[in-house]
Amino acid sequence: MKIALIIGVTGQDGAYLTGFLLKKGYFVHGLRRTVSLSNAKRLSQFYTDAHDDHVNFKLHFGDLTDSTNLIRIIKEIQPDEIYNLAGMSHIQVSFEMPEYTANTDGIGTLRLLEAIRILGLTKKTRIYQASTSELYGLVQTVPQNETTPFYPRSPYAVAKIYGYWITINYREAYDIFASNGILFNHESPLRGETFITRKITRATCKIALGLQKCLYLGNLSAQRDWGHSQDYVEAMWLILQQEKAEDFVIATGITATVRDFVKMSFGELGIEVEFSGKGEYEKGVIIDIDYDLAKNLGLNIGELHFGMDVVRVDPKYYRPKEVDLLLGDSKKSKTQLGWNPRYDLQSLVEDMIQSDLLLMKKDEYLQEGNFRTLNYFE
Ligand code: NDP
Ligand code: GDR
Repeated sequence: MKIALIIGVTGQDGAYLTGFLLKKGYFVHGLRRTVSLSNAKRLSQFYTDAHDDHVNFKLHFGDLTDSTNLIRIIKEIQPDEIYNLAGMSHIQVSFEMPEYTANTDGIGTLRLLEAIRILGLTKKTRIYQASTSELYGLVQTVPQNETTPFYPRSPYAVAKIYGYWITINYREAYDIFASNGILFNHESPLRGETFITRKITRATCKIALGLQKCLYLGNLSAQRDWGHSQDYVEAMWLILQQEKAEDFVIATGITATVRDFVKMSFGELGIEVEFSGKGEYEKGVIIDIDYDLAKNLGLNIGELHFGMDVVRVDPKYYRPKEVDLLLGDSKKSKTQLGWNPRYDLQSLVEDMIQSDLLLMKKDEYLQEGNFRTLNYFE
C-alpha cells in the first residue's frame, strides 16, 4: 500500500486529491492546521472511526511554518509521495499579509524539502509542489507554457516563485524526485467562497432565490483559464508517477473573462444578463428570463425583473497589480502524462451552480423561519 502525505489537505484540492488517492488504494495522511472551529468540513465523507479495522485516512495537526512538526510527522509516516498544496492562496490577501505569505508559500516549501533531506528520504519520497500560473503575471506571451518567462505581480506569486525554484534546486542538488505542477485556475463546488468563481455562483443562486439583491465585483475584464479541480488533482498524481521528475503546465487552453463567467452562471438558471457602462460604472442587468426553466428550478421569479441591476463594480476589489490574461498550453502534459480534462468551462459552471443552488435553497429554508438559530450571548 502506497503512503501519501497531503499538506493542505483541508483545502479545495486537498479534498479532491484525498478522494482520488483513496480510490487508488493509498493510505492517505493529511496535515491540518489547528483552528478554533473545524476546518475539515470538505473531508467529512472520508472520515472513519480511528478504532475501525480498515482505517486508510489519518489527519495530523501541523503547519508549514513549523519545521520540527514537519520532520516529526514525515519521520513517523515515511511517505512515498508528498503533495504540498498548503498555502495562503488568495492573491488580494497576500498584499495584506505579504510576510506570512512568504513564510508559508515560499519558505514552507524549503522546510518540506529540507525535512526530506535531513531524514535521508531523498531516494524514497517524491514531492509535488503546487506551483501556479500566477508566476507568469505580467503577460509576456500567450499561450503560456513550461518555457514562458515569469513576471510575478503579487506577494503570493513572488513567494510561489521561490517555491518553484527551490523545488528545482533540490531536485538538481540532491537528486530528489521533486516536480512542479504549474496549474492554471481550477475551481469546483468546494472552491473557497472568496475566489471569483464561487463568489459568482453563490451570489447568482442567492439573487435567483431572492436572498440577495446585487453582486459587487472588481475587475470584470480579467481573463482566466478555468478548469475543474477534480481533473487537476489527477494531473498532480500523474506528475509523480513519471520516470523522471519534471515540471508541467496544467490548463484547459480556453480563456474567458470574469464578465463571461457571470453571464454563464446566470444563464444556467435561465436568466440572461447584459453588461453596459465602463470601468467602475459598468453594470450587469437582467434582459431576459426563461420563466419555465426558472419555475422548474424553484427560483423566486417574483423577485426578478427586466432591467434589474444584478452586478455592479466596487473598486475596493481592484488589486494593486492585476494579472490580465492567463491562457495555458498543456501540450506537454497531454502527450507526456496522457492527461485530458473531462470538464470544460460550461460543465464546470453547471456543476458549481447546481451545487450552490442546493446549498442556497437550504439557506432559504432556514431563513424562512423554519429553524431557530440559538443566540449564545443572550
Ligand atoms: P485552498 O486555499 O483551498 O487550500 C489551501 C490549503 O493550505 C488549506 O488546507 C489551508 O488550511 C492550508 N494552509 C494554509 N496555510 C497553511 C500553513 N501555514 N500550514 C499548513 N497548511 C496551510 O487552495 P487550493 O486547494 O485551491 O489550492 C491548493 C494549492 O495550489 C495552494 O497552494 C494554491 O496556492 C495552489 N494553486 C491553486 C490554484 C487554484 O486555482 N485553485 C492554481 C494554482 C496553484 P486551512 O483549511 O486551515 O485554511
Ligand atoms: P486568482 O483568482 O487571483 O486568479 O488566483 P480569483 O478567483 O481570486 O480572481 C480571479 C480574477 O477575478 C478578478 N476579480 C475578483 N476576484 C475576487 N477574488 N473577488 C472579486 O470580487 C473580484 N472581482 C474581480 C481578480 O482581480 C482576478 O483577476 C487563483 C488562486 O487560486 C491562486 O491561489 C492560484 O495560484 C491562481 O488562481 C492560479
